[in-house]
Amino acid sequence: MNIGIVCYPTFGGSGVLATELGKALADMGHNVHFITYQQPVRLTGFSANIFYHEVRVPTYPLFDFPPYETALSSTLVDVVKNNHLDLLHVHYAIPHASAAYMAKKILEHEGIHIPFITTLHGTDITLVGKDKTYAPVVSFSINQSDAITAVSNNLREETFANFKIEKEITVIHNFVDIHRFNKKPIDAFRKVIAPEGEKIILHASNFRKIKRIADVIHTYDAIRKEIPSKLLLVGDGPERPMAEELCRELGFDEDARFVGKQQDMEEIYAIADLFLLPSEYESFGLAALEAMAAGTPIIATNAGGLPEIITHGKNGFLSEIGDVKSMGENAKKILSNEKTHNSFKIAAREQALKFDIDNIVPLYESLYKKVLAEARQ
Ligand code: GMT
Repeated sequence: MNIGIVCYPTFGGSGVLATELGKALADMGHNVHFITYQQPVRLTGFSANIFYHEVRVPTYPLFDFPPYETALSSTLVDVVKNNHLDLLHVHYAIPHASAAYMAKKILEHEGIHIPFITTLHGTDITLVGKDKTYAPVVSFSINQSDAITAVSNNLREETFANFKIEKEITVIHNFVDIHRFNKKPIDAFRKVIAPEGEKIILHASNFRKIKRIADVIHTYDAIRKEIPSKLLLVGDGPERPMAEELCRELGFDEDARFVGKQQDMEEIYAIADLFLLPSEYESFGLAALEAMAAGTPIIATNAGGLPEIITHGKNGFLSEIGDVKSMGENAKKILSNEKTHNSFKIAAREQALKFDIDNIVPLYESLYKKVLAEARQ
């Protein structure tokens, strides 16, 4: 198949998932065309059947807001025609679903029929999408999609609760390449972060409000008082200055290392002893799944789709949103006993196996075949 993938090219979960999906589909022999405004961060190396088309948005003095969606629709029309694409798969509804709808309608006028699939990732529904500034367009373009997928049962339910959706939403969970994330820790790297063999507590995110970074810091504060440990923070975003300040206020800025955005996450997960994800909401929590694939137990909130991957008391613990006391206690339960820690690590990896790339990507491939068969009828 000739598949067009539209996504955000950044470190966010939706872009990461879309890129990993495209790479896996290319490995299966499909031609995959990424269409976005920048080379996706996880799209490294060369593959004969992966193509990248950049959306250019020319500026003009009149434009206070350059019209990205218009440029994207026009690029989609061009790429579909010139590369004989069979279907478009757009990740994150805003503005990708409406841009795909517009491209589909333009192409229809030229006698070209291109179905599009929309994958909902989370905040496109639960936060940004339901805002009335966007809601009518989001709702309409989701309904116009030839197929809709959501990354968890929770997100499917949220979508039905927040929008009048007239079609079925297929749940296809996030996935991970279990082999790639099962790395041996690099000793020298571990020593840089934890020179005295301290435990390494990891958090990785885009440092937005929804991630509740202050809860990461307070949970670590509770852990460090009893367990020699270091805090490793990966990623960047608006909450980072607040987080750095809080570490200074609590007097442990020397023990907290902010390393910014990182490419080789598998090396980082490999040295972590525990992963903290105290988010207000996660449709799924791809970072937690990648950490689990590396055998890292999770301390998270009982929010959104997180209970669909984390089994309380087995491969991690779930607490109520904002309950840092419980998160600290649970972390200490895991870390204070080597035997307990090991059993949680093994269970984390076993759980991640269920979401292995080899189990999930064929579900997308089958959906593509179904959509194409329906489009030909
Ligand atoms: O919140 C993020 O980390 C970024 C966000 C995105 O849209 O790029 O991630 C969302 O999509 C991921 C992949 O499907 C999910 O695993 C994340 O849970 C989801 N984030 C939220 O729902 C807040």
